[in-house]
Amino acid sequence: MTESNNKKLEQLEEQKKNNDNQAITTNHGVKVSEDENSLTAGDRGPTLLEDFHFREKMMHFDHERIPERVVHARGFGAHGEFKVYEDMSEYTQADFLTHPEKTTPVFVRFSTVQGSKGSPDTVRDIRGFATKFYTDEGNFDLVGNNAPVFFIQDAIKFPDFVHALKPEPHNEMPQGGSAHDTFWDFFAQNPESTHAVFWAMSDRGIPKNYRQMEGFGVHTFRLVNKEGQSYFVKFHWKPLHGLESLVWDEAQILHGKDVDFHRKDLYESIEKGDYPEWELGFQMITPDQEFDFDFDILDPTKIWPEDQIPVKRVGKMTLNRNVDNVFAETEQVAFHTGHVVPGIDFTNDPLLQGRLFSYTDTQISRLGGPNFNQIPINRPVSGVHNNQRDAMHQMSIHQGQTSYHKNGLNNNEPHTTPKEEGGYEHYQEKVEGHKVRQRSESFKDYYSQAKLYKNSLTEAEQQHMADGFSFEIGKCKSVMVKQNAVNQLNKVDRQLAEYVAQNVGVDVPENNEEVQSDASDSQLTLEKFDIPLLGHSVAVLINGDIDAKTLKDYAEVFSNNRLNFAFVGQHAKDLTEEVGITETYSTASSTIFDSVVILSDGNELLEEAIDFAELSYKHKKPVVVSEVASKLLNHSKIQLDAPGVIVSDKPDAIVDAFERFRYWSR
Ligand code: HDE
Repeated sequence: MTESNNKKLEQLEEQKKNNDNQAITTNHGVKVSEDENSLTAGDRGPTLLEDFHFREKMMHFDHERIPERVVHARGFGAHGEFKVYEDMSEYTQADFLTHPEKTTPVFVRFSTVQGSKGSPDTVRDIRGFATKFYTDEGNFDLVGNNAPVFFIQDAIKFPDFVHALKPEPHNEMPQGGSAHDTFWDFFAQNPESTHAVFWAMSDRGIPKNYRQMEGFGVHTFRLVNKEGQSYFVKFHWKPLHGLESLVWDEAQILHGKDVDFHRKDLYESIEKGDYPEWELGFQMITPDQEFDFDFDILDPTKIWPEDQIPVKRVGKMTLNRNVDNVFAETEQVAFHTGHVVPGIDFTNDPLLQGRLFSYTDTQISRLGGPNFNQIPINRPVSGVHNNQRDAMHQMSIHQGQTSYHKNGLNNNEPHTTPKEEGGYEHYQEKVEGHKVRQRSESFKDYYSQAKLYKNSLTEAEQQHMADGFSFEIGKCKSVMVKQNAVNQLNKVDRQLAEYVAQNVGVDVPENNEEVQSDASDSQLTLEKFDIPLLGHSVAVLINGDIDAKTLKDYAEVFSNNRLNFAFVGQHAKDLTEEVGITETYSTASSTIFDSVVILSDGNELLEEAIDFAELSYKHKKPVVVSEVASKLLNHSKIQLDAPGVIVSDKPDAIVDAFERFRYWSR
């Protein structure tokens, strides 16, 4: 990892436990003489209750699992650091955003939403992107997603939405996906979900990995500077390794070939030193611009088009260290939208307001009480002092007689801190109104931005989205649900509704009800992002005897370009001796790699190699074929003159082949 004064890692270091050269003890410190056999009355007799070591070991094991997160159960995280590019004190007083010389430790957890802890990584779903900044003024959590909008507008609907999305209660199916009746019934009956569903059905719903995802804070937050001036802000994470997605067929194959595909990618990139990076971006408007738009800025189902309100890139985050223990760190980390620091504040977005309750509440059952802030991964680096006491799993030994404010016995310590000296003070927004249970009229356009999103995509991306809808709605059993879902699509886009109606076997709605929207925000397409070669992968398919020198030449080119690679042969043994290869046609899968190179000694190509390469070709990936191998591909589906297929014996042909990462026109 990079050199930095990382206070959080130093803090975690103190908690680490290493068992090397240690005697096994009980949890109460008594050395254990025997750990293979329990204490019995005679060789073959009953086990004795007095075997305290056995009882303790078993009791602890019996309680090893904790409740998984009610949503976002499946996830993976890493440590890193954040640095702001320049002093942002014009907009915010937050210490970590105003000191470019400071490095702020961070912990990020990525996740899927629907599936349980053991579900596959590559399901179609929105991804969570939660960041904890351990700032010198306390923890700031940016608990975002990889889509900029959410499925509902008011937090009171969250349990309903999640019940519809999660596996159906009568049979607990499906695991990890939204292709089922209750989800599409929710979509049809709750039109506020339309825009977010369009994002989920697009390529954004099947990201290629965590490194190449965007992140969004979704809600409108506030920045507040020292003078008390406030700006509305939307937070963004822009990936510096580009934005890429899987192909749906590939994602489905990966469910079986490698359920851990995304976590493995993140873990291995960090181990290798290819550290994932993102820039933090702000879209900002002043309070007097609040009503300047044709959407309500408090509505979390709306984006702020980047062509109207550009994203200012303010700093960089680098993930550079894997965790030591997934349970202790990734599983026990507790994010909360309410963890803010001076200079960052909330708005009246009704979804955000509800989240402010939910995130600490849920930890009470998940982490077993209100002291979860004392778990090492959750501890701020800035210290904790207050009069909160006791409760389950209290780790601190508080000294002294008093635990109340105000007190005279202890000089009224601990003391409060005025705003000028860093005490958090809420922004003094003027609020008035009647107590009502009703949705603001300004939240009621559900379709324009869904249309905007569709229009902004390239033709290939629009086709993927149409096929995504067809697959998911097609999986529903209820004809009523399918018809209602297509009727909703008809309100956004007539052509899409017609296409999906035909695919899923329901009627095309009689009238064209599509919303008119000529706006376009071309930032939304995946192709807008620069994508470096770094971190992409190549499978070199070996057919017959290829000399070690040739393979070493390929390896050198790949390493120089920071590409990951594997030589894939029939038997690992044949290759490992020469160039250190471990993959065989039975262990590797085309879906795990971004490209293939086909090498041959002139004898017939292996059937497994042809299958492997054809799947890569089908998934529109770059293909390089050696001159000899090209003569042997006559009967395969690979067309040598197709875009992205290069016939060459030069190892660096792969760099040209990666001119595009997918050849959609193939
Ligand atoms: Fe969450 N969400 N959420 N959510 N959410 C949780 O907190 C909730 C929402 C998000 O890696 C839970 O610790 C409500 C939007 C992420 O640990 C829970 C509402 C966005 C994660 C919860 C929302 C998110 C969560 C479950 C509507 C994107 C995983 C376990 C008002 C901006 C964080 C937990 C991690 C997790 C509640 C909506 C993102 C139950 C009530 C919008 C990334 O507290």
